[in-house]
Amino acid sequence: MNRLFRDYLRGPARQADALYILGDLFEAWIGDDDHNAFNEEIVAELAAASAAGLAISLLHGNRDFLLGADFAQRSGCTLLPDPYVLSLPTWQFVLSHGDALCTEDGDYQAFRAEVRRPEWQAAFLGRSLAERQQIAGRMRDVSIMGKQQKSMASMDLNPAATDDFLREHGYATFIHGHTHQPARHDHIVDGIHVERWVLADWHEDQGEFLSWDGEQLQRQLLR
Ligand code: LP5
Ligand code: MN
Repeated sequence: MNRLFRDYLRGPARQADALYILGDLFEAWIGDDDHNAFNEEIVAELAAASAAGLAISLLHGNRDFLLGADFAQRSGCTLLPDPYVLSLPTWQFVLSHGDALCTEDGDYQAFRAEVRRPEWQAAFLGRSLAERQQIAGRMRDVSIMGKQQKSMASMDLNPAATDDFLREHGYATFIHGHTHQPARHDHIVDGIHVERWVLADWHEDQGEFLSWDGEQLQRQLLR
């Protein structure tokens, strides 16, 4: 597993009361019955951090939307709905993976609607692990090739859909990932200033998380 993430779970994360992972923790999750060594190590590290008192919650991403109850039970993580409103004593946040607001990426939204159907998921999970691995691998290739044809703007959050989303969630500070474009955006919605924080991807030599100390959000870099 990613060394930085393992060290983070064993160290800095345990200073926190709670950890929220906003999806795409895994490159491709094909079902809770895929007990390969890589997955097992991550489940064990999550379980150890949970057992040490860290409350870990997880939202689904587009790569790991099949994370289910068995994974949650074994890792000690809580699966949350997307979006999730996080009300803390001094501030309100709304958390999401972010993909649902990429409404201009029509092909992706059609794909998403299909694979989020319980019937599709039951049929997929009914296939052998080998078949699922093959399908997921093909879909990763389709995705990587397809993205070369799509503009950056079409793969980003749609501005009008985002404003509606911020309005619907009471102008809470919005945190999401998915777009691979870490930033802090300032939105003015109905005359109200709303912050939108976009999380960074994790790499072999660099990871990043946001921390909240009751007063401010801060990017924390791990190397
Ligand atoms: O993840 P990222 O950043 O590369 O791209 C996403 C969108 N892509 C996806 C697909 C995932 O990367 C791959 C799924 C991982 C495995 C999940 C479990 C197994 C499920 C198997 C499903 C068949 O989400 C990409 C967005 C991009 O974000 C935006 O930033 O554009 O969207 C797509 O690539 C979707 C295509 O546009 C739609 C293609 C539909 C054609 C389907 C052919 C299926 C062939 C495979 C056999 C069933
Ligand atoms: Mn994603």
